[in-house]
Amino acid sequence: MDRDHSVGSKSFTAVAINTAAKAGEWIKMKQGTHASLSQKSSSHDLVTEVDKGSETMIRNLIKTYFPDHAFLGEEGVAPGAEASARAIREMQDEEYLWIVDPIDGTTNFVHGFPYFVVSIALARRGEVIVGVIYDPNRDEMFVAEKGKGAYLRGKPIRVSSEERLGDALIATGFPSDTVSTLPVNLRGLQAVAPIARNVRSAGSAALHLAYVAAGRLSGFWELGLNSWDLAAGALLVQEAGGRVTDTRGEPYSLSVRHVLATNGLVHGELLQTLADAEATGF
Ligand code: 2AM
Ligand code: CA
Repeated sequence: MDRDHSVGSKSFTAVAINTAAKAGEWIKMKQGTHASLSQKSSSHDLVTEVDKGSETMIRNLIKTYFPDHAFLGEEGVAPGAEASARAIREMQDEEYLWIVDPIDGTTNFVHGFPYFVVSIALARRGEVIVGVIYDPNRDEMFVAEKGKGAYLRGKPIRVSSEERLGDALIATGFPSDTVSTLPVNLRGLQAVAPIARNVRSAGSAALHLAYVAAGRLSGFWELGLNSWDLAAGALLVQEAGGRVTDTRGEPYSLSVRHVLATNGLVHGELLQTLADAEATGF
């Protein structure tokens, strides 16, 4: 057995969990008190000082334990798809890269809608090996380690067993780019909603992925996401027995932006439905 790797990966996960818990408690405490709110690319794309504070806290904690590791956080990257895509392209070959969303669901956070999470992933040379998503409102810590499964409250979690879209609860997210991406997503919604049992949109991609992993949703698709929205959740879904691809069916990688994650069983039907509706975003 690779002793270094097993010792190392255990402490990686412990650091990810402790860091997500601390940041999560802090952002929960700050809810409703944020003084400054600014728009990034549009009024649909918000950031608060709490996003920045959470990221600084996470970065400092991780750097304390692993000073040599690289760090990619949402708030360290200029707004817009171009800059986000470039950032992950430039960093994905790092030996160890932490990929962090300090608040996923910022719009919910701003409005007091209690669905926002901290998402922390560790990638080794481009492959996600640890993924942690913490929901401070429900005190739920979703944890996955490559090859070792996905867990919630110390118990293994598993994707759901629906085999048909007609029996499936599907989630999506409405893109902040209302000019080019939202209309494509709405075509997908128009196609999926009448076929699926129903559709949800809770406003946090990472939480949707954690819920696919836990079997609370059968599947989730969204267009125009960034590496930090997806990295931890993609590993959770895979380790819980599900499937993660882009909306064309290509395997998940850190550069995927249009994502489809399901229990595996409804994957093909959902891929086909999005393709037929010309709603893949490609
Ligand atoms: P955020 O809260 O970290 O910004 C909701 O549909 C999902 O889209 C959330 O996970 C949200 O992440 C993400 N999101 C919001 N604005 C975005 C943008 N401009 N580009 C990409 N993803 C965005
Ligand atoms: Ca964020």
